[in-house]
Amino acid sequence: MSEVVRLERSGRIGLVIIDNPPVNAISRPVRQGLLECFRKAAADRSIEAVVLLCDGRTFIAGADIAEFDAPMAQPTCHPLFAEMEALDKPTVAALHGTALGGGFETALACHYRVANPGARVGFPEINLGIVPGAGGTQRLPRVAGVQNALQMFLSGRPVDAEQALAMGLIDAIADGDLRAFAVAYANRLVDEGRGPRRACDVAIERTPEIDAFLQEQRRRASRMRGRVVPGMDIDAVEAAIDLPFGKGIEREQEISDASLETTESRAMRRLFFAEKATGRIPGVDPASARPLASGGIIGGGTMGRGIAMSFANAGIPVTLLDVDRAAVGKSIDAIRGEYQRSVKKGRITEDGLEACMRLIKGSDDYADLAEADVVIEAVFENMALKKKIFAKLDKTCKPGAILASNTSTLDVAEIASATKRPADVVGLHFFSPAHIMRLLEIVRTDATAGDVLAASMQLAKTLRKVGVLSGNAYGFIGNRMMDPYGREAERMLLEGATPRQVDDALESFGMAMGILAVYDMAGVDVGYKVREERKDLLPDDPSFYRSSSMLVERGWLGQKTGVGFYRYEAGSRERHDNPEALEMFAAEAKRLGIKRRDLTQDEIEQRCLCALINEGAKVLEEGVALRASDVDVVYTSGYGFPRHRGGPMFYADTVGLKEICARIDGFAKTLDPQYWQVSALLRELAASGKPLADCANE
Ligand code: 3H9
Repeated sequence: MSEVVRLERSGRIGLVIIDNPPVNAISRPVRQGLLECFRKAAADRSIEAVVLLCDGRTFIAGADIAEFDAPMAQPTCHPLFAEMEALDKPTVAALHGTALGGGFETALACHYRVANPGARVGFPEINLGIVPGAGGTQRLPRVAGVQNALQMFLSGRPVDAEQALAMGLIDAIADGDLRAFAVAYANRLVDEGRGPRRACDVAIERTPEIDAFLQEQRRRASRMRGRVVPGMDIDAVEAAIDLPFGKGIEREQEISDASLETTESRAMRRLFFAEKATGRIPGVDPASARPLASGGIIGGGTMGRGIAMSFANAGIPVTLLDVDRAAVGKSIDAIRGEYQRSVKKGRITEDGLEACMRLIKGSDDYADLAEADVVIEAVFENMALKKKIFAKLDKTCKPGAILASNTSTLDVAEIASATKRPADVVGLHFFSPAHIMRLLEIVRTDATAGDVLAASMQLAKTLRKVGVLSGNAYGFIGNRMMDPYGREAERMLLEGATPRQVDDALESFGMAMGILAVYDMAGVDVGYKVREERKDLLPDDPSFYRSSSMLVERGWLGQKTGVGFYRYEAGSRERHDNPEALEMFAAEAKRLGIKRRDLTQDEIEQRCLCALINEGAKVLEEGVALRASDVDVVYTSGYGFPRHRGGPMFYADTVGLKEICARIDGFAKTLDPQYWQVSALLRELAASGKPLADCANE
């Protein structure tokens, strides 16, 4: 008898119930249990219909992702689902929580589906670089139509119960208790003599509309450079149209198995677990986390407002403090405006807007922060100002409150030294716009208490972000690595590349945005000011970030001034070339004696990427990051590094560490050698043949 699947009775209805916490993943014991219970239900003549449901917080959330590295153990999904579907009594899947991937594929093997109002169904496999492999690509187009099905596979976005009903994915939404509703539904099927309704029996007709749709999807997939799985999804759906069901299932198996072998899939599956692993800090017990039920933010600028919205979006009351009433009023108005834009875009409702606004209180009085569980300072990067604020917080905040700084460059230990409670001080580095970006760097000093780190990790989760621990070193993980990457990009402008060539090369690689376009968007002066503030750390090199400096000197700060590395029309973010900037860079190159030449896309990509990888290895070597996978999470969740390439550390392994070392050694010969010293860790791993992606300081 299976321990994770059981058969119960409710009159003439058989209830097959899965209990496989935490998310009822359809692992081998579940498949085995399903097979046994469905066989028992088939053999029991007193059972006239079957309801399939799950205990716990969700219906099956998918196949067990941890099982994908080996061939699926018996019983595999295809024959199991074929047997379930063939049952000669009607079967009803009762869905709650998230029926995803293999979970919804299980439901599709049932003849009918009902769901709780809060249930969500979908196919997130694309985010793991997998083509659904449990019959989904063959059954879903038959149930929901080719267009709906392919859109679900390619977007990976789940739909809610209402949408699922409208698309024909489910037959009814339960009112009241799901189990009772599903049993009543099954009884009705029996009473009305409605027997099995099998997806496999539906034939799909190829129409000109379907052909045009598929063509358009193929065109789009071909534009996703470096990705292969979207095209494979389309292949699988075409099989559903062109082949009889059984043959289609065979084809799906081939395609899904092949998808698992792709680098894209290995990269994305590793990131899934990497994001879960960031929360594990040696010596820190997650259960020790100090409770955080209320927050305070100091500074109502872009950052502070975004952080306040993150809190409100997560249902946490927050006080936003600024220097005076006028400044506070301006910030609160700006937040309302931002929410109103979300309402217009249909992302939230008016009620949702008001609910969030009720959670955000403005104040110009530190006394209003006295009871907050966590206070985050988000003023501009000035050590003296930050220390003044922390001294005030030390006097005002209740004992045990977490005092956090959103600094991106300053020494958190020095900030903490302004208080008598450095154990309560931590860096919480949000990324702009803070209510959207997923990354939260959690910066520990030597003094930061374990329960503060545990609470910070928990806060990241509550705010639906991914928290990554960083040591208290300049630039932490992300910006530290960004420094040499940007340096190379800017240097190449002096050597003869245009901003467009640089950004195109990086975007072709898969970066969400080229670095120069990023500078224009964030403000070219942002990095410039940081460099001015930390002049003591800069190399002796007149070409170092010279292009940015020249733009700032001319007041060309990027999108906000309409001109930077590119030119922008008023109200538009479209990049136009800036010929004057190109002339300026050429003249400066002449002045500095830098030889101008044509740079290839390959060279641009390799110089930026090698600089990033080498610095990432140094970050690991110095213990600033706990694990290589943390570095990859930082880059994929905060810096637009393509997930299908797995992050810079994983990507380095796919190129080969010997090759990366050879490229860096090559650059040391032809470029400024002070920048191109291979990290000792990288050199050592290249020699030993061990992967960089597995490195950890645990
Ligand atoms: C698939 O189905 C392919 C098929 O076509 C078949 C091919 C043959 N496997 O996120 P949480 C763990 S692909 C293994 O913190 P939440 C997770 O690691 C799959 N483990 O909870 C964590 O463990 P720990 C398609 C899984 O409430 C714990 O469960 N499905 C899986 O915030 C709790 O997770 C997906 O991609 C899994 N499938 O969110 C769904 N799922 O506590 C992926 C979760 O040790 N999962 N775990 O760190 C999710 O999106 C969310 O976990 C979910 C719950 C929404 C379900």
